[in-house]
Amino acid sequence: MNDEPEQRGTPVGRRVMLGVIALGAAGVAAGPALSRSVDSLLAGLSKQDPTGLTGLLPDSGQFRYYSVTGPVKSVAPADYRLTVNGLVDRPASYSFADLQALPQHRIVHDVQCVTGWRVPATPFEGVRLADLLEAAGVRQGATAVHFDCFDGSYTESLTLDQARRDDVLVALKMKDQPVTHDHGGPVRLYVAPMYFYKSAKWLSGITVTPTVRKGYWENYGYDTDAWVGKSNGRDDAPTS
Ligand SMILES: Nc1nc2c(c(=O)[nH]1)N[C@H]1C(S)=C(S)[C@@H](COP(=O)(O)O)O[C@H]1N2
Ligand SMILES: [Mo]
Repeated sequence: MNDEPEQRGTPVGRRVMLGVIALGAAGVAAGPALSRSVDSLLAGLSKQDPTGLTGLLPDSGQFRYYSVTGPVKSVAPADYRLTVNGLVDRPASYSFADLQALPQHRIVHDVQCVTGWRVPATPFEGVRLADLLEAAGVRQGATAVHFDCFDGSYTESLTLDQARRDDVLVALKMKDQPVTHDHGGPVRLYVAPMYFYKSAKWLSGITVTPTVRKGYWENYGYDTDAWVGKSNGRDDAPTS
């Protein structure tokens, strides 16, 4: 799959260490590079990626499994709830079936992680976040939306304008299949135009807020406005 020179004939451990050293050195000069190395190192705590550092390897067009926590409890669709509250007129709690009963939208777009890997043309499908916000009735004074996850640790945020875009979904499907547990199922956020860290996995709560609250990685230096190619000091080619 991947024929980068360092991939041929160099043991994984050595490649990984060289990558860590390179990123560590870059981090002295550049904040975002340091944050990206933290992202990669913490990804390594996951069971699917025991070396943890596949995010440092050149793009191989594959998804990585990321979680900032250890194992995350599995939630069956029948037990799933998504709450919508905060500065809204009609707080709500949706079951998986409730979400399935709403209009579904499918988007096919490239996924781009801030550590460099990209997966081309990946379908996501689900309910527009805009529709859930409309149903809740956003109150005067609200400017942002905050997301909580049932892993108990990860958080994200969007401005209200970003949250109302039609390429932002509460996704029930990924690659035309139910979102798997590892990829944040039964329901994850999907923010097509931004780096993949905005796409919070294991979504459990949507809170409309007066101001933007930084998300998990944003407290470690990632940009809150995470447009692909125009943030985090990166110049990735546009996704389409
Ligand atoms: N709850 C939760 N959501 C998360 C993360 C995480 O660690 N926990 N990692 C983010 C990052 S940095 C990326 S690149 C993607 C990875 O999604 P994947 O595991 O489906 O490839 O999820 C994002 N959403
Ligand atoms: Mo990421």
